[in-house]
Amino acid sequence: MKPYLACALLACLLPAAGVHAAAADHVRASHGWLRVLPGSLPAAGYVILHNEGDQPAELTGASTVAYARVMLHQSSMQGGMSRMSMIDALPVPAHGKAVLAPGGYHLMLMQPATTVTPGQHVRVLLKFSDGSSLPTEFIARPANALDDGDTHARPTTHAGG
Ligand SMILES: [Cu+2]
Repeated sequence: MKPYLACALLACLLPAAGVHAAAADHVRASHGWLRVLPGSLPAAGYVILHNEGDQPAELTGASTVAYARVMLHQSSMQGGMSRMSMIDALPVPAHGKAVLAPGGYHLMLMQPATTVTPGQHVRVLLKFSDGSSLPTEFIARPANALDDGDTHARPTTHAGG
């Protein structure tokens, strides 16, 4: 066996590997939370993405076992009315951040697989344009939760401890 040769061949089979670090390797997520509504209504997901790398990153979507579909939305005010529109990508500038917050960018999580209740932690895979993904913990909050606050300072309940 020649492990050294095998490694060299493998590198050839992975186009663009090693040119840039994957987005998920240099983007950090914080303050992830979901605003959950009763029944099968969609939930909104908020998080702050910090890009600690030299390359810009681009959030293009997300997925989770807890919801059948996740979309990237932008809320805006038009003529005093709040409107939501779908967006394809949200840039996270190099050494900068992208903020998903009420009234602005958010994830829209549709068709809950099970009932998600406040206090529950939901694991969401954030996906970037380069194909990498970042597992991120979101904490569910009630419909009347106002802001991102400090997700770790509040008492939470974990199913099964
Ligand atoms: Cu929305």
